[in-house]
Amino acid sequence: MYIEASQRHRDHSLRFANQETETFLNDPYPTRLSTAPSQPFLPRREKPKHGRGGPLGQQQLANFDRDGFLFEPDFLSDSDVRRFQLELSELMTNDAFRDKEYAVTEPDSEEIRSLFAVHFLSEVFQKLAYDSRLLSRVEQLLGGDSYIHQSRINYKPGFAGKGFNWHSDFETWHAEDGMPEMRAVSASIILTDNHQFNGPLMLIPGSNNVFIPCVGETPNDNYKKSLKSQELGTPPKSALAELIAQRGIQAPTGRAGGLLLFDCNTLHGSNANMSPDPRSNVFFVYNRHDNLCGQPYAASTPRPEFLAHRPDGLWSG
Ligand code: 6CS
Ligand code: FE
Repeated sequence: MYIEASQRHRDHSLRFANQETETFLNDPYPTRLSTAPSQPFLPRREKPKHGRGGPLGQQQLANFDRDGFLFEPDFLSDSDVRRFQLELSELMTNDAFRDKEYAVTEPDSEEIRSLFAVHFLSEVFQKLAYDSRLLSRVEQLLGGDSYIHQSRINYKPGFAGKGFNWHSDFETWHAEDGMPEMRAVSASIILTDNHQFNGPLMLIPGSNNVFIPCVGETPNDNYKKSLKSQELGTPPKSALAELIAQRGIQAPTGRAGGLLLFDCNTLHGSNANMSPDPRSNVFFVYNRHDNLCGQPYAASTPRPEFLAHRPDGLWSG
């Protein structure tokens, strides 16, 4: 089946009617499809383009490209960690944020699950977000200037924190925020000790190099549900099983203060926290400046700004 590009432009609904064609004509990463795609995996088109200088060595860059993540234990000193932990609990108990849309609660309780836009809500975290140790690493990986697309704290309280289903962040940012290319990197700093019982982040090494189209069209205001429990934009189990058979699952654990850098397309998820200890991390997403978000690729309207900031460094809150 083949349709002319001009015809496709006239009729937006053909996006869904002709998904196979779409792959080649317009969107290299079609997702939120109405029916199962014929190819479960699409190749990643962007090749890594690292900056010349920077703190990361050749081996670290090569590992990042192969696995889709890099873990640096003890990135922060113990005294820094204590400072950030204090700020974290101040933010979590600040009643001014309680009923705001950017303070997301757990699906079945009033416990805070995620607090977004933390680099605007907190000077302490703003400083951390623009810390040269982070920026130099991220911009070396991205090979260009960046801005913060999203920031959040994931709190995961003891006994109450629920998990996150397997997903690629890029899948959501492409479909719902209009991010064109895989030119974003997330920096997650763990602020509590991470162990096997408090729901540490799990990643599928190598998944960064394939895009998995997901089935299910995006309803209006999908974020209200997806931030509590993501069901749409999660890959088919068969595709996950195939990737896990190849390279397994990894879960970097360790003392508070570790830094995890991961590519926007690396599949990740986590279990519920079954232990008494919280598992909290602060998370900044850096998008390359020339990869500006436009109209969503597979949603009717863009999401609110607290989920997808613009590069001007302003937020109306
Ligand atoms: O919506 C977002 O931007 C982020 N949150 C979820 C639950 N999945 C995609 C992405 O990590
Ligand atoms: Fe994620």
